[in-house]
Amino acid sequence: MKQSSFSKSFKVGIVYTVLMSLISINASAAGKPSPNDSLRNVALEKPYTVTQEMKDNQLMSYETRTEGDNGSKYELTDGKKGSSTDFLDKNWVGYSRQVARSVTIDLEKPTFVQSIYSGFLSQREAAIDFPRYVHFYLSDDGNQWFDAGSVYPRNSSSQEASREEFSVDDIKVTARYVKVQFEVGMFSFADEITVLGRDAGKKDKKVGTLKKSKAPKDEPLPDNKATGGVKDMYLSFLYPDHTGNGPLGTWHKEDFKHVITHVDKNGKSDDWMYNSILFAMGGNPYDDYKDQTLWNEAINKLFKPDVNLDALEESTKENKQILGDSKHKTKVVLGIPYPALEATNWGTVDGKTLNFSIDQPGGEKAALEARSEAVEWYVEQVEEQFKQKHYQNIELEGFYWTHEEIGYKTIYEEQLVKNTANMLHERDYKFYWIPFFQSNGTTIWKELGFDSVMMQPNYYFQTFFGETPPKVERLI
Ligand SMILES: [Ca+2]
Repeated sequence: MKQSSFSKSFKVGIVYTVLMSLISINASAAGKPSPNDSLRNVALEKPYTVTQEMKDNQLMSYETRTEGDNGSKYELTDGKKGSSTDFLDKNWVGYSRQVARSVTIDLEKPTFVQSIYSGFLSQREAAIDFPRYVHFYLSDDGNQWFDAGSVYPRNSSSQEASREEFSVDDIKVTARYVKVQFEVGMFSFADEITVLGRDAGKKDKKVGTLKKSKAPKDEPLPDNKATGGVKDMYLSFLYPDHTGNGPLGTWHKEDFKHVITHVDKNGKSDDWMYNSILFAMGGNPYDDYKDQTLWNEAINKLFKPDVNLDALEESTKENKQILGDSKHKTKVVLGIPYPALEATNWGTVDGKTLNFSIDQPGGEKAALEARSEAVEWYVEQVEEQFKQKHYQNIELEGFYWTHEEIGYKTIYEEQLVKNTANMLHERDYKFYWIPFFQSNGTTIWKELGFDSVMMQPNYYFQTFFGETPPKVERLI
């Protein structure tokens, strides 16, 4: 009897289970999912870490001013969004330079992920713009990452402040960790990362079904062809005479002897040294080059008899004889004065007065055109004068972009650099740039049209390396 009773209750149990399953299936089929099946923000109030692509301790101080200032421990997952017109809203978290940030959220267990949203601010008057890229990654262990998609926001499209969300949808795999990696130019401001998902189900695809993410590769060093043969470039700063630093910024034949050749202890040149000279426009890039008269002053100084270019020609000629190398030529790169936006009446080209200001009837586009025309005018002037000099021992290899960062005052600053690159390449010149460490635009130097870019060594003087910088073995 006991056995029969057990058997009976067992059978009833099975029937009950099957019945409940059927009810459950029917409920789902009728569109009444259980609460755990509905999509919700599974990242809400979840912890996360933030890492820098190229950490700089000095720049980190900007971030401590905004991180956690709205009272939330985890501001990017607290469900609160920032104002679309005001970066001072405490729901924004500001990130300064250091190439990019990776925000890694721990969902605390494998979770079905449908889509990921990330909110950003553009407020260019405060040097804040949308990131140039947002990459989304997923992982089960926080080590092996899989690619969930990328968004490339249109950077620099408007001066108007706005908030936008960049997202990927239809991911549909389970993962425990979510990583959002975004570019930081001068400043990127983020407010919230939302992960739409639900509890993991047995039939859900695992994160491993996505493509593995690939580590970015460093660009190889440019070869001789890419640099136009410029191998060792020396910066000779020309200071305009009106600044009072004119004599300091004037180069004589004897000066170049110690630059283009190695000089032994008896004062005799015994080998070549720098093979290229960059004549950079020294002084204040705005005030000292604010109009065409001052650009003409710079051109006249370059071609002034017996000094600067003339002196380099003569020094190269002399040392070719001394070193018995008749084929050598010193390469020349010339700095382009910066066309600052403050010039409302810069000067005249082809009878047209050029206005660089964005506050003119034609707005930013008219400013871009005027600035591009002035740059082309300058290149034409120096090209023509260089030809007229009939130099035999130096050759004009290319031009140098003076501003060390892509600024935010106009949305067409990048376009100005691209226009300049195109104009120079049509004339068979190379285009060089020496931005400062962490400057905006450095990571897209190729897209901007530069042929060869050198990084300023200011990272050495910062806290980039931590408390004790490595010993300098060699300066040049
Ligand atoms: Ca938030």
